[in-house]
Amino acid sequence: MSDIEEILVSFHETRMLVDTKLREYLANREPLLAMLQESIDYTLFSGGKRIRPLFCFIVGELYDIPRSTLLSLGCALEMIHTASLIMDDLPHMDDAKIRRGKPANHMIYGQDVAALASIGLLTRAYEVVLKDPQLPADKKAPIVGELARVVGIDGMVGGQFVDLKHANASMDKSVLEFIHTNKTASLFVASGTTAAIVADATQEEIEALKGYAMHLGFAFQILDDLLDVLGKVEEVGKSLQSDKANFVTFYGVEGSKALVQKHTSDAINAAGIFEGKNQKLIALAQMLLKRKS
Ligand code: GRG
Repeated sequence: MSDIEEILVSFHETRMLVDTKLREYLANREPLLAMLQESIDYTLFSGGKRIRPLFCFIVGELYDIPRSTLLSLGCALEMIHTASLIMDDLPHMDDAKIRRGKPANHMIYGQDVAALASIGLLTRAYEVVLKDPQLPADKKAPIVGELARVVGIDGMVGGQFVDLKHANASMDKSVLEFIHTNKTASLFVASGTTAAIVADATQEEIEALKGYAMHLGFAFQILDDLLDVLGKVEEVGKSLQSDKANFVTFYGVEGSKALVQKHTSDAINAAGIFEGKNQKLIALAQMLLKRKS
């Protein structure tokens, strides 16, 4: 099997494993909460690629850590990601009406329920990691601390704030980089570094994983911006944002395509420290280059 074929199998297996466990983690037996549950399930199971858990598992494999040990963490990453998508789409945030080819969560369930679904997912993410008997007890606080950091003011919340408040008038390249380092790349980084915490990775390895994930996150975001400009709503599956300054505004279409290539090569170079066992890291970076949604 080629490296790309192998990663596609890993992708499929990750989706099945994570989806089954997410259903277990989010199962609700209280009839009064039925609509909240529906709202959570609506976005959690609407075709997300599960890239963050996949990256987390691939890092685990570098250290022979089985997926079962990292499963609560993989699910937590996906819960955080889904929570952020629901919140990001709300009218007072990015005001997006379509997500993954379907009406955004609040378009179906209302803003009040969508906001609660988002917070419910976010808090359940920390809960499942803290309660997981498969994770070593001494690793739980550092993992949850890192997850909380990347979600919070020094991460996604900060990135989102700057995106909302500085995206137009005072936007320049450094502001754009700040936004995407924090809004998008930080959760990629945490997907690798939290798995590395479980694996007792060396500081040098953690730095290499951070570099890999940061470049991957940037390649991913620039591609997102290119899709906003060049993609079709039906293909991309979300509201396209052609009105906001983004990488394409600053670097043009060809410049942005070149930047995606550069960040992908830089990610692959950063993975060089794991030579001999980094095929999946390389294949993941190459595969993300080809995505259409
Ligand atoms: C964590 C609740 C919470 C809030 C933090 C709202 C917010 C503050 C941050 C927004 C972060 C955000 C939505 C960033 C965009 C990241 C991005 C490129 C998403 C698309 O990721 P894919 O392609 O999505 O992996 P799928 O659909 O495959 O899951």
